[in-house]
Amino acid sequence: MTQRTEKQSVAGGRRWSAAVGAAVLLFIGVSGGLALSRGASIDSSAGAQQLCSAYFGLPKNTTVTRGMIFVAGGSYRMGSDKHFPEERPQRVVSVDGFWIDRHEVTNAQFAAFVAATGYITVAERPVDPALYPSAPPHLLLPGGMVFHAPAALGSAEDFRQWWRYTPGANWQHPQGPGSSIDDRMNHPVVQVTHEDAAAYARWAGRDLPTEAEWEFAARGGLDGAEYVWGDEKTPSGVWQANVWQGRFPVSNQLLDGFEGTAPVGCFEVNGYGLFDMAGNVWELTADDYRDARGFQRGMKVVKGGSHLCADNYCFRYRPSARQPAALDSGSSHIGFRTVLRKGGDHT
Ligand SMILES: [Ca+2]
Ligand SMILES: [Ca+2]
Repeated sequence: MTQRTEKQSVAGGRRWSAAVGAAVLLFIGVSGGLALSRGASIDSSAGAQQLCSAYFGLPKNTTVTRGMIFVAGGSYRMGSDKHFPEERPQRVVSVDGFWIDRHEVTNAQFAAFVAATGYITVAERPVDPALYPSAPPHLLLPGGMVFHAPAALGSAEDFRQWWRYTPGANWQHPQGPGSSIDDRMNHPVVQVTHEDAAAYARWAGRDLPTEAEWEFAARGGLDGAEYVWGDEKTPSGVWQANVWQGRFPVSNQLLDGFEGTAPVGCFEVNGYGLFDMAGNVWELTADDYRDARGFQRGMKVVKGGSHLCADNYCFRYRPSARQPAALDSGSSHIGFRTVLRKGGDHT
């Protein structure tokens, strides 16, 4: 298997984009997913039943832990010495118990938050030109990063062939003007920044997970395993997550059934009953990004990989994988889920 280390953050962001004179970012999903019929919902006490296409996107009950599962704390091996440098070193880490969302925060959930609060996301706000003195005009318009699959590939290293800063892209229009979430209320919300995710979490009486909590939850008790489901990439030949099959970014074989984001809950849960801890969308954490270079200002850790992670590019749909995400712009393959560390009924 050939791996290639990416040179940019998952969310390059407006600041970084301006610095290089062009909009950047890595991979992102075009669109897609299965048609869904609305109406179904889940109770927070529900087991590990499949959600997916019949799920409306909103946990059923109104308790503070709605839609969450309690994960007892413990120690585990965090990181990996076998893959990218930023995952090293593997070390033993302990976390206390916490509640965590069974699935990525959906458009339906984020819409409820916006309806209740009038919140305006970073991608929808005017941009202060003084913060980006070298930015070309289009980067000074509200928007976000959108993936476009190129018809042909020039330089394989030039990610600007498939990432565009798109004015008008935001959580309600994830691929830009003309796109909609009307038929995606059970898909994960995207085009949100850490600030947006943290605001949602506060409204819900919750927090964003730390990277250590997120990775512990993702491993589902399989300490040291390569994937959240074990050590075999495709058990019995079946893809276990919404990622990218084929040669990114020009050939998406869709062997998992989804081109872009999928409704939450279309794949098997992990050992803790959590959906999509690998793939679908990257998930924001509370942690500032650091790697061997040290603290990277303006970046937060994202985990889990996305529908754009292919084996030839990214290969980060593994629990130890991590990437930086910019604070000043979202993208169409980054979302989040929340945790609750106290105040819930842990029985
Ligand atoms: Ca896919
Ligand atoms: Ca995910």
